Amino acid sequence: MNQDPLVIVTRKLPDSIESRMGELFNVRLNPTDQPLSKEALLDAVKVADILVPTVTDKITADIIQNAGENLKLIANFGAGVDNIDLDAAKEAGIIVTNTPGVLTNDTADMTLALMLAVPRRLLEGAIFLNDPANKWGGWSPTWMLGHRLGGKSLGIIGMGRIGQAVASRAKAFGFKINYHSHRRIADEIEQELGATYWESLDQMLARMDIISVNCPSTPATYHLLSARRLALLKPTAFIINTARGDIIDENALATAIENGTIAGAGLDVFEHEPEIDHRLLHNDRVVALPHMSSATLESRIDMGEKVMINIKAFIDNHNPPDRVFPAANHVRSRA
Ligand code: 8YV
Repeated sequence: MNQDPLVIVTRKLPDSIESRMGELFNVRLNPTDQPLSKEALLDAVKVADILVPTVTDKITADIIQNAGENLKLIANFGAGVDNIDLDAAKEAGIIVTNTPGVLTNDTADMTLALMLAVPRRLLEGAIFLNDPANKWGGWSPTWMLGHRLGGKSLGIIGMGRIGQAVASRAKAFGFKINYHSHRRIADEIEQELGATYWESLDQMLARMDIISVNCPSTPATYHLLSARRLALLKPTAFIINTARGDIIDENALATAIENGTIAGAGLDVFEHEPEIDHRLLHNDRVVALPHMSSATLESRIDMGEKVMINIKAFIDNHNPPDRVFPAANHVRSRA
């Protein structure tokens, strides 16, 4: 590695993070915040020792294979690493790190915000009052009726950090907590959350009032909520997704909402961001947000801190704390 490794950051980060990075590293920032084109990304990986990408940078096998020999660390600014071809990185001997934990609570808060907003018609009410074309005639006993949350069954898909943070908040609202996850959580945590584990996702889907998607996007979870599975939901059920868009077949979801085979959705993420199926916009039964669940200043600063800790550890020849896959020598020693 170079004496003074070059760190290339693909997007504008909070000022305090950028200035600290400038003090610590030989860093190339992106003050314009324009997402890098594929060509610009290719140029960046040819000269960088360390790349700091975000969810908007697709670090494909092609990009990794065309990287310069110096590229040794991809320190992702984000918890999800579905933007990076991990197999290609592993193959090329490039370490990948992420920023887990620091955006858990903010993402869970926004998940709850959507769980409240959709059944309680929050956006519809706010839009009504703000539209100068409307004149509010005052309270009415049968107007703007939504659905009660307490006592309803919530089915969480993916009971990792964020899923558990959603469960503890939802418990306080009186939801019955259910979950499906590739790994069952410890008994004590299940008991604390009052959570029921469903081995069969299909069976859980058929019985829930609200589904919250909180698993990572991996090849195994691509279109996990397929047209077939969406058809298992009750027509009164709502879907909330603050994880990744491609876990749900977006076209099938929009069709289900259009046909009334499910009641509505709260969506912070989309399959082909920033494109969104037009049927999910301007629709009273959908609250759509522009991928902002973790968008707090605090979380962005904490994410930046994690990125810097990972880079610093790597440069100082320590094991970066947030490695996505284990060190090669670790794998070898277990064999
Ligand atoms: C981030 C996220 O804002 O960290 C994640 O996985 O989904 C987001 O909330 C984004 O990914 C940053 O790259």
